[in-house]
Amino acid sequence: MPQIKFLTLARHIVEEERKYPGATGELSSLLHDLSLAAKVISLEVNKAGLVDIIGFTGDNNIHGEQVKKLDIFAHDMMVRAMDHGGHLCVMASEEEEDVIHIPSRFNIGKYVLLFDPLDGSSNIDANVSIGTIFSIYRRVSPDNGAGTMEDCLQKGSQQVAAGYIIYGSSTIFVYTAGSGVHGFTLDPAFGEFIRSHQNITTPKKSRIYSINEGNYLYWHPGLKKYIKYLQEEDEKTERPYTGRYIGSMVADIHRNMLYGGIFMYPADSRSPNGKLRLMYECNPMAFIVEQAGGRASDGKNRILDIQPKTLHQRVPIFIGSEADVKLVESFIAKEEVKAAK
Ligand code: AFP
Repeated sequence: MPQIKFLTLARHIVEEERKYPGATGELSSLLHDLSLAAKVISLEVNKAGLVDIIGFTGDNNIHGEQVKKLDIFAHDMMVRAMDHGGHLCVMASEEEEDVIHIPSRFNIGKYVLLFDPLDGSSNIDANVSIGTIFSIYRRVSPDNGAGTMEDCLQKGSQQVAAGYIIYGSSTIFVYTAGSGVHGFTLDPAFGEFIRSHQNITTPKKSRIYSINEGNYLYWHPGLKKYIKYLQEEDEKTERPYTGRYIGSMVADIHRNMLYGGIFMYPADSRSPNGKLRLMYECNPMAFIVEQAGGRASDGKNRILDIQPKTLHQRVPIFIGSEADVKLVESFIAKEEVKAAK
């Protein structure tokens, strides 16, 4: 009988932890708790299409429980799965204006968690892939009490771990703790994440670009020229590129990371800081993509070097295959030099 060789996420986390003799196991516990939240959210996302059919649309479901919007459900699930572990001092979520305090008996943990519970949620009704994104830091406030805003507002380069869970044709948990990017697919039969993507690396150059071209009119002139350049024919540089835009960042970046590609959500004349959020969208994705050998910038500066000022600040982002991100940066720089003359 052929030997089936599979590695669960739980075992992988423990094996990674063993590489660091001083590790206390706290980060491993956090990742375990996150994978549990991911399983519950995945289950709920998979039921989304049934909402209208089996009558879960009212305020109460058949159990008499209140039905929540899926993104609020995902937020609540993350909080419930994470706030009693004793490994966190504070959390922050896209769904809450302020930081989320951990109950006082459990807030002495040395880690900080930021997350977007359900990114791309406007796509849910169309059965398009959506995702949960998370980012973990070490606390910087004194370790004898509640965590603070200062713990949350650290540069992305200080992240200890980051990951995303994509709810698509299957549910995949992708994470990095600073030594490569690892992907695990949820086996619905076992209810376990099984390693499916070992040490993901992204191609240095690609042939795919992802951007909302409906905003063309409002773009920086350098970006307009770059996109036109990608659409020209040139065999040597493998142009024209292919356009792929789902409108769900996790799904767009996941695809690009595997096949090679550049994802852009730029600033434009209507949104001077772009749309996406630095702390729980851009920083974690930038950490993951860099770990996979890619690059992430705001058009000029490395995303991970940006000093955050507020929890929900937005930032333009160009992320993906290294050569492609460098090229768009050079188009933008060239136009800025011209404009300054
Ligand atoms: P929603 O969570 O509101 O669906 O937004 C998704 C998102 O934050 C990100 O996942 C997409 O890449 C981006 O917005 C799409 O924005 P546009 O609709 O402006 O292209």
